Amino acid sequence: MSTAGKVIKCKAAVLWELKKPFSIEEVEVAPPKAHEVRIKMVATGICRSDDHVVNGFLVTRLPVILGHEAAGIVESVGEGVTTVRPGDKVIPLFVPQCGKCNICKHPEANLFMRLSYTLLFTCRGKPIRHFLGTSTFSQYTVVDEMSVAKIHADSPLEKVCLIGCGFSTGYGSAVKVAKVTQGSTCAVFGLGGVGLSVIMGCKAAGAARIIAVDINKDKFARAKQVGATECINPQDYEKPIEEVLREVSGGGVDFSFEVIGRLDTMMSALLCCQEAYGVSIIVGVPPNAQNISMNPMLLLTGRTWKGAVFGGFKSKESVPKLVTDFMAKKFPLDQLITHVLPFEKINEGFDLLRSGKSVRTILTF
Ligand code: PAD
Ligand code: ZN
Repeated sequence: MSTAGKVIKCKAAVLWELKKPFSIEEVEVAPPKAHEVRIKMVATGICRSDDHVVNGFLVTRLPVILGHEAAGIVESVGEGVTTVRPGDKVIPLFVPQCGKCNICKHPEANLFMRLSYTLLFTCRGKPIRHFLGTSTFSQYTVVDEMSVAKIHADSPLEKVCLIGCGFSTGYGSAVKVAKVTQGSTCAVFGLGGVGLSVIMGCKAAGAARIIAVDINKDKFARAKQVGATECINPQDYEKPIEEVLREVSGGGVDFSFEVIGRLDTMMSALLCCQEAYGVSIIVGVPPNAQNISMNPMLLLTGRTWKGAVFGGFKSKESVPKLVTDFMAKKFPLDQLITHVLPFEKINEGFDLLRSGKSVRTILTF
């Protein structure tokens, strides 16, 4: 029996309070309104940005259904939807692309944020908030048409879900935002799913040296597998990590990436790049409302300091291409996946991330 046009009752992981486990609840998911799409989730990754909400680093209203790195199948569409149909395989887009605003029209930009999302979920009679317009920790979700991309009908959803955030963010930060050059030296701070994808991007761009930096040495083997040429643990040195990196690179790296989300490592990443031409990219999401104080001389000498979300990709047009590239074996995703768990074990998945034991855990529905 078709569910189109009806409220769907399904399971979702609700975050009622900060710093508390998710609670698997029955929620009601409204049918899609005009220009909206209801998706049956198949797989979702756990990204550190979701955990940043749980610990209060990233502020959003509660109660909320988190999750933004996923893949699924369109269940039904609202009036006026033209780019996807029921049965299509899709990836929700946490950075929407409307194609009409100044940001979407700019050749290099991708950030388009809607100010408000309609309330689409209810649980125990209470409205539950959407997260980033995606809310993928639910068996069904509703997204705006500009927040969903149709992908290849044969794509393996339990892998390409990573193209919805971690992979694209890291890879694009190297090839699109930094524009890493052939023969260059790169330093990547943080070897989670996003950092490893930065390494893949640096490698694809032809970097000669890729120095991987992490305080968890268990991450080093995998970093080497995806392309790191050296791995450094800052805790093995007395002097600051930026000095170590300047020394081993003969004066500073060409490109550095902060893929952790800490102010001190953002500063170290800036300081380790070459003072006259180094480029440093902020990928990690910093703790809410905290500032860095810096000496402008660091930039006056010639460094470039920039940042981007989602690897600078325009989401709706780039995601289908990235999926086809994956299927043409232009890059791997398997090396990013350490665990696969049923959706109901979401709290176990977050514990694995917090304990440093996982890179990406994929939850399957
Ligand atoms: P992760 O937690 O899997 O990886 C972070 C890594 O950093 C871990 O391996 C840690 O051991 C390591 N680390 C922690 N502290 C330090 C330190 N002081 N020095 C060196 N290494 C350290 O996270 P992730 O890969 O899922 O995400 C990384 C960041 O990127 C995080 O802040 C997340 O919120 C952000 C992000 N940004 C975007 C975007 O669009 N810009 C998208 C997705 C994720
Ligand atoms: Zn993410």
